Amino acid sequence: MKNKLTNEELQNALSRFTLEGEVKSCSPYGSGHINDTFLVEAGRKYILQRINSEIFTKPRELMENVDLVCRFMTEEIKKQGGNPERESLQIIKTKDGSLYYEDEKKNFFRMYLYITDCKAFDLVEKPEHFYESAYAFGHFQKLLSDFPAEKLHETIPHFHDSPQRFQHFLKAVEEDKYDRKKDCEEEIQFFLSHEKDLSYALALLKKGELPLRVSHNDTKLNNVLFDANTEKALCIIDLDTVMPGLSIFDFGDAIRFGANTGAEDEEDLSKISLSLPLFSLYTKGFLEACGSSLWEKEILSLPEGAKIMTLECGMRFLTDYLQGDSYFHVKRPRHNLDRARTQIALVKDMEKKWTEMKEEVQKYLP
Ligand code: ADP
Ligand code: GN1
Ligand code: MG
Repeated sequence: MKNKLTNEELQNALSRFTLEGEVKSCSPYGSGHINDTFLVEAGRKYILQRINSEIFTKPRELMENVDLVCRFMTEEIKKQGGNPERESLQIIKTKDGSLYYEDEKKNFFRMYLYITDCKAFDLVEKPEHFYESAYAFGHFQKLLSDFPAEKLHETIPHFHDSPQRFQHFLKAVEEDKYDRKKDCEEEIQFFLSHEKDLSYALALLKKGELPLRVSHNDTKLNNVLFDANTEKALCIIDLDTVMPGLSIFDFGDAIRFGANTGAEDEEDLSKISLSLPLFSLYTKGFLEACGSSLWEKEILSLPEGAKIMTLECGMRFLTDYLQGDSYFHVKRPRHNLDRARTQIALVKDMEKKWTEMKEEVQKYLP
C-alpha cells in the first residue's frame, strides 16, 4: 500500500501545474478505490490525482492513453455542439508541458479541470439516473468504435482475463500469507465452484464469436458524472483502463455495481439483490445507444457479462483480502471480505433470475 501523501508533497505537486489564481485549499475527494483524489480550489476548481503507480506501472503510457481519449472525445463533443469542458475530462498540463508530474519519491500526479455543478452516485437514487448512465456508456462504446485502437497502450494487461484472475486467486488461497483463509472458507468454496463460468466470454472471443473492441473497462456508476441541475449524465470519467476489451464486460460491470439493490460494501447481505427493473432499464439505455453496432452474440451474452464481472470482482476482493488489502483502498479491517460477500450474494441472486435476464436481452435482437 502506498504511503499517505504529506502536505509538503501535495504542495510541491500543486506548484508544478499551470493553475489559474492562488491555491486556497486541497482536500481528499470522491470514493474511488484506486487513485488518491483531491479537490483543489484556486482561481477555479481542479482535480489533482496521485496515480496509483503500483497498479498502473507505466504512468507515462497511461497518461498518453487518457490524453488521446480526451482529445478524441473533445472533438466529438464539439462536432455535436456540446461543451467539452463539462462533457469530457480536460487534462491540465504541468508548467513544462508534461501530462503528469513525477516527484522524487516516484509519486505520479495528474490534474484535470474540476467539472462543476455535477455529482457522482455510489448508489442508484432514481432509476432515470441509471438509464442515463447506460445511454452514456453505450454512446461511449459506440464512439470508441471509431477510435484508433492501435495507438492505445494496454494499461493493465489481462485486466478482465477472468481465468487468469482465478489462477491468482488460487495462489492467494494457497499462500494464505495473512492467515485469513480461516475467515472465508465458504467464500473460497463459492468461487472454486464457479471456475467454469469465468471462462465463457474469453472462450467465445478466441473462437471469434465475440469481437475485441475498445472499451472503458470500469463502468461503475460513480465513473459517470451527472449534471446537478438537469440530472442528465454529463461526462464519463476514470479513463485509466480504456483499452481493448469486451462490450459485454462494460455492460456487466455497470450492472454489477448499479443494479445491485445494496452497496458494494454492504454488511447486511439481506439488502443485496439484482434489481430486474434496473437490469431492464440499463439494457434499454445501453442498447439504444450502441445496440446497432453490436453483434447478435454480444447482445445475447449481456447477462453472462454481468455474471462474470460480478464473479471476477468478488474474487478480486477476496484475493486482496487474503493478500493483506494491498490493492483496493479499505476503510475497515474486513472491508474487502464484506465486498466479496456482496458480490457472491449478487451472483446467487442472478442465478435465481437467470431466465428473466436472458429473456430481457432477447427482446433487442434485430
Ligand atoms: P479512481 O480510479 O480512484 O476511482 P476516479 O478518476 O474515478 O478515481 O475519481 C474518483 C472520484 O473523483 C470520482 O468518482 C468523481 O466523484 C471525482 N472526480 C474525478 N474526476 C473529476 C472531475 N474532473 N471533476 C469532478 N469530479 C471528479
Ligand atoms: C476499481 O477505480 P475504481 O474505484 O473506479 C477497479 C475496478 C473495480 C472497482 C470495484 C483499475 O474501480 O476494476 O471493478 O474498483 N479499478 C481498477 O469497485 O482496478
Ligand atoms: Mg473511479
